[in-house]
Amino acid sequence: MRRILTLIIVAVFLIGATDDSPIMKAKAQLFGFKDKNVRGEVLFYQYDDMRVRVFGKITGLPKNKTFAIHVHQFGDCSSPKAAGGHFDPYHTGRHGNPNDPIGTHHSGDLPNMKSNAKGEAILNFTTKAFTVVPSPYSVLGRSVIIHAGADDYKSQPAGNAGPRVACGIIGIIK
Ligand SMILES: [Cu+2]
Repeated sequence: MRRILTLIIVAVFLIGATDDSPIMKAKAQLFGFKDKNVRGEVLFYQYDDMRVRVFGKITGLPKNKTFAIHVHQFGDCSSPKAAGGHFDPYHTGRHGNPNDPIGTHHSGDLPNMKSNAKGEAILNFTTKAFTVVPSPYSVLGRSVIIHAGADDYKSQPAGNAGPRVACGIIGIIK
């Protein structure tokens, strides 16, 4: 009887382990530097196969426009410059397209967002370019920055994306 019970417990544990629930979550709450109408949140959900889902919503943006969004090196939003350059844990020294192979460009290079007619932009993608769980590649304690223009995915060092308009520090959430 005890052996059967143990088997059931092990089976339940294994099923639980394959469950697609995040093993760690983080969030950046974004605020505009000058234009206080720009606000939003970006969530980072880490799964046990190392996938990170990045999703969120930014509001108060100029309407029907494309914006660059990046993970920057430092978790400091006290001024646009304080966040430093793009998060580059592979030390590539190269800005690129988020679809380029991991380790060939900044891990903080994220896909552009588009605002709608209400000035709202949604982001939702999955990447293995960085982690949430503590590692040299973890985004914890870094920042998310939104720029005034689109990222061309090639100009150095930051895709010619224009001024930094909003910032949020990435921290652990429940
Ligand atoms: Cu940037």
